[in-house]
Amino acid sequence: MVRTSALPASSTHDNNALIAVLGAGAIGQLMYHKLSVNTQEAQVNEVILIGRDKQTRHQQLRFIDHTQHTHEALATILGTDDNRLARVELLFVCVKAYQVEQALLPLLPKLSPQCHIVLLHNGLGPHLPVAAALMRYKDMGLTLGTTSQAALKLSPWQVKYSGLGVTQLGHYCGSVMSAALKTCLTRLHSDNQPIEWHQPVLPVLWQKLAINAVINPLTALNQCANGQLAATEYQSQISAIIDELVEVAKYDGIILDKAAVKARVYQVIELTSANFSSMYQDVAHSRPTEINEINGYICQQAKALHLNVPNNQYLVDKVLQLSKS
Ligand code: KPL
Repeated sequence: MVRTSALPASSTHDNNALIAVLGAGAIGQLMYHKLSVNTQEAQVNEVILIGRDKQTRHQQLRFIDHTQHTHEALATILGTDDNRLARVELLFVCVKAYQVEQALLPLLPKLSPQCHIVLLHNGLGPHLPVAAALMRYKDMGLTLGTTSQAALKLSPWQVKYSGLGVTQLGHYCGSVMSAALKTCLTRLHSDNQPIEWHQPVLPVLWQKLAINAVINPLTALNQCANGQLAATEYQSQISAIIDELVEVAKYDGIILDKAAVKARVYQVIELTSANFSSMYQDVAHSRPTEINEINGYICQQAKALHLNVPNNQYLVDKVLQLSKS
């Protein structure tokens, strides 16, 4: 058993920036554990979770890393009324896409005026209301990102690493992330998993949107693992989804190489062949899905551009029917 280097829950290192993670799902807990790891490059900052309750509490977390080592940490789950929110300088938002606005916007006035926000969720769309809200906080900034690192929630507070991957980040608006905060992020690649910085970041997020727009609804509707989408029966539907997405992205100012997008989608299908996508799991557990922020975002942008995207619209309608039933 290995203990992570997270400072004790009661620690008050006022000189050090607080790093916070909003959302304690599999990716949120993974980020918490990785940011808590001590590295030579990064100084120790206190890492906390932000909860939904007003009161602060402590929670024992367990993390099984890619070498099967178990790490334990006593995490502070900061309440929404705790004035230590004012010390949060870097906030990772790891809630589901449809929860971002509701979970994040009420916190903005409580955070450090220089806080830098990182959105890390599937799909696109929530960055727009967040960017609009940040206009009122001139020293805050917004970075958008996506990660292909994967984690599995074994129980509410126990997470197991289930896939090495890359974390891609890029500045979107407001103040740029300081060099000191960027150094904190070096911990995210403590296991030699790269962090890539992209400018502009939106092409990378559209590329990831293509992966989710194909894999998530098709696995949810056909009740299959990701790998089954490599079968020839899905080829024409997959091509049509990507064709529509590339067209909408183009009118939206993002030029994507259709062949490269398709190759990457099939590569992820293969790399994650045994996985059941997040949308498959959301449907299986009768939870809301991120369909509105995935294929729904393509449809929403298409509508504004007077383009037709029948294949993506079909998937939105079908998944919404499925999650209602
Ligand atoms: O991001 C994913 C998800 O399930 O949401 C993929 C890449 C499709 C892996 O399952």
